[in-house]
Amino acid sequence: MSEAGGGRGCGSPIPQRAPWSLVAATAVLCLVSVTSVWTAGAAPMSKEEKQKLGNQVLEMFDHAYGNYMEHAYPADELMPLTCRGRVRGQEPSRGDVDDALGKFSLTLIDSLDTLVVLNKTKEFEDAVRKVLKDVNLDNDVVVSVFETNIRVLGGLLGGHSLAIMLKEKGEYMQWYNDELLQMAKQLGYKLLPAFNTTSGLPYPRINLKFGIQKPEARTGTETDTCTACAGTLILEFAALSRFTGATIFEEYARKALDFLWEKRQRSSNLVGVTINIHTGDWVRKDSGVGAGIDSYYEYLLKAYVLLGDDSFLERFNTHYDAIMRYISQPPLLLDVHIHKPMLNARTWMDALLAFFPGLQVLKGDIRPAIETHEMLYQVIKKHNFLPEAFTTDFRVHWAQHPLRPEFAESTYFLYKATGDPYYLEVGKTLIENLNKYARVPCGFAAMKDVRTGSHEDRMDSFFLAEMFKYLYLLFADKEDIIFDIEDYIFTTEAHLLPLWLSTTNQSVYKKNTTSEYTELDDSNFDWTCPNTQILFPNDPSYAQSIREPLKNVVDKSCPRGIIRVEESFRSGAKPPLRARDFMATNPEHLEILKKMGVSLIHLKDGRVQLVQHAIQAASSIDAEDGLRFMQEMIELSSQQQKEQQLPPRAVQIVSHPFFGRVVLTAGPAQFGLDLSKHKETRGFVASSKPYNGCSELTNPEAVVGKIALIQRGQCMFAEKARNIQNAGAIGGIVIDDNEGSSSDTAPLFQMAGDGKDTDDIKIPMLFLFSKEGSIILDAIREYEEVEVLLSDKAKDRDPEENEEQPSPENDSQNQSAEQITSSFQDFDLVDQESPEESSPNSSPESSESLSPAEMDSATSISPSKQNSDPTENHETASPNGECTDLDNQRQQQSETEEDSSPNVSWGKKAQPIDSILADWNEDIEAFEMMEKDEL
Ligand code: DMJ
Repeated sequence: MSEAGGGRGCGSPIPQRAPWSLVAATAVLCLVSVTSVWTAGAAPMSKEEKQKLGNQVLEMFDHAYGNYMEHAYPADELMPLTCRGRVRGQEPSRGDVDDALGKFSLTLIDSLDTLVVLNKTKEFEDAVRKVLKDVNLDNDVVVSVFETNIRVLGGLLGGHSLAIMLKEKGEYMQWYNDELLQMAKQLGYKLLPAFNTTSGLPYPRINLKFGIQKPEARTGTETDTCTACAGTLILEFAALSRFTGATIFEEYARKALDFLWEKRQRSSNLVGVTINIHTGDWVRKDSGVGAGIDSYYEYLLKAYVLLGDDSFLERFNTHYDAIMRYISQPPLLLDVHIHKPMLNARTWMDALLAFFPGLQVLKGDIRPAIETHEMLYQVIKKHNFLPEAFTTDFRVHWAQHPLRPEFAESTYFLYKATGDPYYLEVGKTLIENLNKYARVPCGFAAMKDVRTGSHEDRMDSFFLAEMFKYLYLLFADKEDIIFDIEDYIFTTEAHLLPLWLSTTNQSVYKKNTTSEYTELDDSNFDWTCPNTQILFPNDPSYAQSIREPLKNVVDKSCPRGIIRVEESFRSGAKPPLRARDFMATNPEHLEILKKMGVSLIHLKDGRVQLVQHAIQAASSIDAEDGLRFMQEMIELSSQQQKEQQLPPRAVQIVSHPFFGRVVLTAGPAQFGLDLSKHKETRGFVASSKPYNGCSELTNPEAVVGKIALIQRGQCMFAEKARNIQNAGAIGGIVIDDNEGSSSDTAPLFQMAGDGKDTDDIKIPMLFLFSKEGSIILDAIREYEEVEVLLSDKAKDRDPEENEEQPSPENDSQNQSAEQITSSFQDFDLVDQESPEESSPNSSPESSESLSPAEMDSATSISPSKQNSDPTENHETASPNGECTDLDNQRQQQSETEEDSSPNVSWGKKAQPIDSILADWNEDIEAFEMMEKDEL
């Protein structure tokens, strides 16, 4: 590593408010200055092993990129299960996720600078030629301004930055004449109409051909955008301005940032997740460092590094201070309300926040970075990947994992800052898990459910832009990279922008320097580059000593609420109102609820949700009662869910050439062999005749001893099961007849019985949507003999290591415990479609009874009457911050702090009911907004 041992930059103090150019250079250099001092902790990794791992990353990249180029290009992305390109409009819409796809060969552009980092210069040269020849930026397609900026504009600029670097070196790219930059400029101008708002905040979407608001544009009516969407433009836009001399881009991006800064919540210095682009009102007032806000913070700090403008650092430091005060609860990072920052807004964290430790390294705050990273690593060790969301007691909340790179990013930066070989081992685990669980014959497939190991037909472009870059750089020595990486800054999509831009075309910066920031009290801010010599004073075991106390934080955490309630049950205490007696229509009950700090929220779909805020209870005793009541309600609810719900299952193709690498998400049946209790069923598949399986099979010889494929429709599921069982099948897979249906876009079902006794059905039955089913049917067409494994969780793909995966019992325990602890966040999930809604074309099936099943980690949708029967399962919400010991501490801390607040009357019974109600309404409003939350 360059500058090891605290050479130039971090070793030398930087004068207060150093000239920006020096700060820009040193802020980056400081990341690399301590790698030589590490001697203890994890055993050092040999050069050979590092090299081996680096080569493995190269091979994996070739597998991902090669398959994209062979089977998907010029489409935007590869669909690795069906081995074809994802073309927008030709696949069922996935909602907002598709807004990244602009028919501009997204993956190719996003991969450009990765090719150079991975020393694939020849391939880079070819890829640039392809971009120039094939890519059209003028498509009639509505795209996300944010995604297009970070992936496409950033990709073109990163490609340009390295193209000119290579050209200057004199061997490659000699023909290059700024063509990528010209494309970037063209794209920049296409994005500019999005900024045509009074606030200067951009519209979230734009039509590449028609811009905004024209009737043909089909966009421009949106009123809201996410903070990250509006606040993650400055690096690309400023680079574009500085590369081209066209100042307008930097001006617009600065204006949007200025507006967001103005709108920060002044008492907490936090920003919300969603803002109205016309009025500047916060639409969602919850605040964290993950989804919706993440890269806004990242860009403030990096804009300071790249542009050397102090105002960005001042803003970043102000926000950072607030984040560390309210959101950081080491090792957790928990969302709070901007107007009540001591109040947690959620009891779960999302996977996007995994970038934050990396940003903390750049800031120089290593301790919390190590802590959060360690916590995340333990979650990964438990589930192989970081689930999209997980609760404060580390259970899966949203089970997908689209191969996000944020954790690899933080691992890389922590390794650079600490030199601790532990982080190399972490990287090795990431590589192993990707190969073991996500690699499929045609690329790498996102995880549909980290618990079952099932896949989604999706390989996002950021996987190539970021994951391989960070993993490769983690194991690379300086001489493995053909340029000096320290001369560049990483954008949020890991595109590389040269630091020399800070001294080029600074006209915008000069024009926009304001004096506003002098009013801030910045006496506590660090104006110097964090000096890692001081961070790790002769103590090579520094990082290890921080991780040590956290080493079992994930395994040992236990829901605090449950412990407390169990204790109180032991002591015989009961809430004044028992959950089983509660009637939502009884005014007396509602009064008691209010006293206990429990609010009742009537959801749009007619269900009722309960949320408790201990600080809103009339007294601490009422708060305790409320807690017991909530716990009882949660238990009642989860008991019912347990009775009604079965987790998703997996169909794994184990024959050549899949060898267990393709795992399909399957719906379970409420009858037949329970795969969670019995060993998996393995067998070759055969189609039944008749294909609908509704009468005695005419081809029993074909299905005997095999797993029969049957089409959905015409008769009851149980009838199909009996017919194939009678023909000698050892299992059955029902394939949806609703063409194009997929578990990517529709909620899973569990197949219900026929209302009669189904004990005679002994074989396992699983349900696949049409898209997943056709993967098996295609495989039969191509390979004839196709063997599958029906199980509750994908089995180890490597025959050498046939160890049992974490036991199904544990997993189902996890499932129910998840339901207990994740209830607060149910708002985000209440809009799930009912089975009928999701399959409007399935009328022939009407006699079959499908029950909605909660297949993801989310909680179930219960019958929706607001009546008195608690067994009809009113959704409940756990009290804020009740889930871990760490949380417990935080809760106490929050209570103490609230104590001193004039508005809150913890234990003093002083808060007037009006103000409690007003608070409730505010919270309800905020929660209702959270309903719209999407990652
Ligand atoms: C990437 O596109 C960027 O890192 C972005 O900032 C948010 N996350 C995705 C990958 O997870």
